[in-house]
Amino acid sequence: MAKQVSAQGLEQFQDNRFGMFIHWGLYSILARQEWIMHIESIPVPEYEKLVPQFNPVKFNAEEWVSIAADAGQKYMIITSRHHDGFSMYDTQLSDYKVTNTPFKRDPLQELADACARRGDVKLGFYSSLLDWHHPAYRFREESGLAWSDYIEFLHGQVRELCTNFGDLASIWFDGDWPRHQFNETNAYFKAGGDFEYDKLYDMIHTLQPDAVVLNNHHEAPIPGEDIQGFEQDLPGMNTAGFNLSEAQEMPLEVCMTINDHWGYHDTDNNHKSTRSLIHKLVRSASLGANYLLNVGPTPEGEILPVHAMRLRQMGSWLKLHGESVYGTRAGSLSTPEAVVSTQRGDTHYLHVLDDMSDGVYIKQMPDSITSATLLRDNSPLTLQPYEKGYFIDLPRGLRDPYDTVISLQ
Ligand code: FHN
Repeated sequence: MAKQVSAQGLEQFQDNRFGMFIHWGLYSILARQEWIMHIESIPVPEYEKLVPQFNPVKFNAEEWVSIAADAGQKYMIITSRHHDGFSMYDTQLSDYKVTNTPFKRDPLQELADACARRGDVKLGFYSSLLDWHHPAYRFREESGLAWSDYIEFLHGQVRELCTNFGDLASIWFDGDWPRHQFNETNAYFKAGGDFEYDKLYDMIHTLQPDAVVLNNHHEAPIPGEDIQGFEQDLPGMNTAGFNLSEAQEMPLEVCMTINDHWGYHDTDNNHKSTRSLIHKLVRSASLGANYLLNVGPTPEGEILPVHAMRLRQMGSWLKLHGESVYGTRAGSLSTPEAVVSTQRGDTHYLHVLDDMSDGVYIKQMPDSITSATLLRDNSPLTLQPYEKGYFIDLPRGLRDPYDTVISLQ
């Protein structure tokens, strides 16, 4: 039987509910998102010219981790190597890496140290399965290399990630989706064999027993994958065209951008409002999913101030309402469209996301529930039998501008 994350690791993952996703790499310099190498068909030697330009003098690991902690995010997943093939840490398996730039430092090591110092945010790594730079991935014919050379590199890098950075939250794979979406003959995407997931996942679960494995292949998870991921949509929805599979009965994670791109894009000002970000977080939680919210730092190494501000606003809301998010599981109450629920044991939380009516009508209430309070300050709310269910009065003055949370005990 395939190894899995420990029961404790899986519980912890679900309890965390909110994480920071970070897309940062050479592509950030061009400021036109992380796919720029492919979109503009930039040849490898041209793209490599970015290496001597990478010098993020404003990068401060403590600052990034403190933004995540202030936001109430319990883990951060950063790109160790995206599709462009550039390693953002001091890998021993390639010279195409961040420590060979003018920056010289290893930002992933600095983040691992900052996380360890604080202890309230855990680090995890994104790893691209496909690689537009590695000769054994994209240029096997020209280089005479074999697919097995690429597998050795990929597995070797994952071993490094699992050995050199302390206890990890997650290893997050990406890039095995193109088999469905792209022409099999396109060398940008074409894998030369399988990724030997059995061995890969087994190694992760052995070296990092509490870290969850996610593979963002947009299909139902296979053995060894501990959680199911959804991209840019809530489980069960597919407005972005990625989510081809149904939500499984297992822990879930939704990843979304804070604006319209993953990697830094200098003309993308479509920053989501704090309100809509909180709504995505609680809607995810109500469906049993964590919310992994992405930021794309600048080439200088800064999380955009507008993003830091919104994250911190989410954190301020969570300070008063975190009980209804952290450690909860999917809601089981049948609610009106503008209301979702989460639950911990016998306590249910109603998240009122819109102020359309005077209160909330719940069709069916478990018998165990006898009282309702406003979570923010414990003020009592009236819970009146109405038709076949219950009506909870919610005066305008008590509403929260983002999400009014009612605790039902
Ligand atoms: O192609 C990537 C994309 O650049 C980004 O990393 C997202 C994050 O979920 N995943 C891929 C597409 O599925």
